[in-house]
Amino acid sequence: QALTPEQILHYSESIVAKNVETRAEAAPVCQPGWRPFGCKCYKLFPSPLRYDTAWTTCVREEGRLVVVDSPAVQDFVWGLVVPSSDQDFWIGLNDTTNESIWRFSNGYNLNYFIGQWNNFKNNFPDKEYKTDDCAEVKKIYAGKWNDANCNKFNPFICERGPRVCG
Ligand SMILES: [Ca+2]
Ligand SMILES: [Ca+2]
Repeated sequence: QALTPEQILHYSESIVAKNVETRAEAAPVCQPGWRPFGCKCYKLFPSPLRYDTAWTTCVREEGRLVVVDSPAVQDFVWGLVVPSSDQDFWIGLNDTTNESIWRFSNGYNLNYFIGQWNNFKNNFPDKEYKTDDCAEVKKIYAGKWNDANCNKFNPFICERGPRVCG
């Protein structure tokens, strides 16, 4: 039995409404001042701090220094950073525990030596690597990363999980 045009319209409207509802449920709910991207929330902290202080600031915010593990996150982070200032920005990546073993703030290693995606200039930490243990998004490298001295004062970006994410 064929549906009338009114029935079809009503049916499709209810599908659309359901989809909108589902999308709203899947979208991350971020606190004021935090920007949603993917399944996380991100916030730029413009006051420059040393790496360890930036790290603990993010933890106190119930988050961590931003994990930049894909070009998509890199683009998003660079978009947050570009308009803000001429400074470089800390990200959640360092080799402070073991020299040349780079670890994200989520505990995963960056295996750049076997080709895992990364955004270091020339895909590699530079020649001052022994004194440079903390990764920054560098303005003059157009967002490429530099391994910097952790005592440098940089603004930084924290991430944290959403309350709700599909
Ligand atoms: Ca190093
Ligand atoms: Ca360096």
